[in-house]
Amino acid sequence: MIKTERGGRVEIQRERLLWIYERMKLIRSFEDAVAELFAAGRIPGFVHLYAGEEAIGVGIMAHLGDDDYITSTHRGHGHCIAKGVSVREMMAELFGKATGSNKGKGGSMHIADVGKGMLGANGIVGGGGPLAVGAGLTLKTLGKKGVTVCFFGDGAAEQGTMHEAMNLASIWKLPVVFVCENNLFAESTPWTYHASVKNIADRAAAYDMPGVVVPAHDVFAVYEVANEAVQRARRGEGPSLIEARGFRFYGHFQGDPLTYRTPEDEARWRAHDPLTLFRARVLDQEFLAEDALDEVDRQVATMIAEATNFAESSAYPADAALLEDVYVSYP
Ligand SMILES: Cc1ncc(C[n+]2csc(CCOP(=O)(O)OP(=O)(O)O)c2C)c(N)n1
Repeated sequence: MIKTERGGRVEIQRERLLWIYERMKLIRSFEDAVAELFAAGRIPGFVHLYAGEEAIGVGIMAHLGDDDYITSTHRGHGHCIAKGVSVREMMAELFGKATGSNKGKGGSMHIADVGKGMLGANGIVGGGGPLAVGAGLTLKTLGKKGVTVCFFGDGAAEQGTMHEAMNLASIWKLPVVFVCENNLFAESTPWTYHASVKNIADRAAAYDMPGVVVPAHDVFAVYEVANEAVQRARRGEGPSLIEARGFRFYGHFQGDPLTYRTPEDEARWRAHDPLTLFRARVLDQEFLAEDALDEVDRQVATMIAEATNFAESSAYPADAALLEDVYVSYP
């Protein structure tokens, strides 16, 4: 049993622990690589990086399969990777190449892979809430056991869409888990300025659903609360709200001058690196051996190098493909 920072205990099999580490490492390495590629002018558009928040996506996704859905945000790379979207296709998508997950037409903020249950990153802040309610209603109407997880930021928490979504999910007892990733800022606005409550999770009471705050750097704590919320949804008892409070290591977007946070704040939060903490905890309690973790690091480095080569060597979409995929065609 592994202790969580909330004082609970979780039991996770060795294979699952390795999967958790591999996905967190893959997210971190993907984001670090994207930061460099973007700075070098090799990736067009805009990127919002998830580094520092890995334990949220992975701790939640450890309870989901391909029959479960997620909705994501503009900061969606970590959600995609944790849900199993191919990193080489994601990288190609960021490069705008035809081999990308969305044929190079979506870019960072519109990665989707419906086959993996990843319903889409979303450039509209708060846009994922209504989609998650729709997916939850579909699952319930069809009598399926799946759940939908809706990731949204602290800034999105103030959007009307999120209130409507949580209210509807509650009155219809939908299998939806709302996960507020509170990384302390909406762009440069501190959440303590824009939120009317001491915890965003406190708003759960207004929708008659359980609400809990969890440290975003502790994957075991996230795993623990996600288990309760996902099981509740699968039992047909309705939605829950999880607020994972933590920090994004990079700026709001790449190029952000970061005038709103001090180097001291940053150093204090970086001391809570979810990957370093995971390693220390599993090694200290001898759940995994250092060699096994080092081997994961090597495999991940190879995957990222391979994904970058694949993206760079792929072709851009053909001009003739410009008007394809504008409308969905039904068989
Ligand atoms: C409806 C809408 N309003 C405003 C924006 C501009 N915008 C992009 S990201 C962002 C902040 C979002 O903050 P948060 O939800 O906390 O997510 P984080 O970036 O912290 O992950 C804003 C205001 C937008 N994309 N969509």
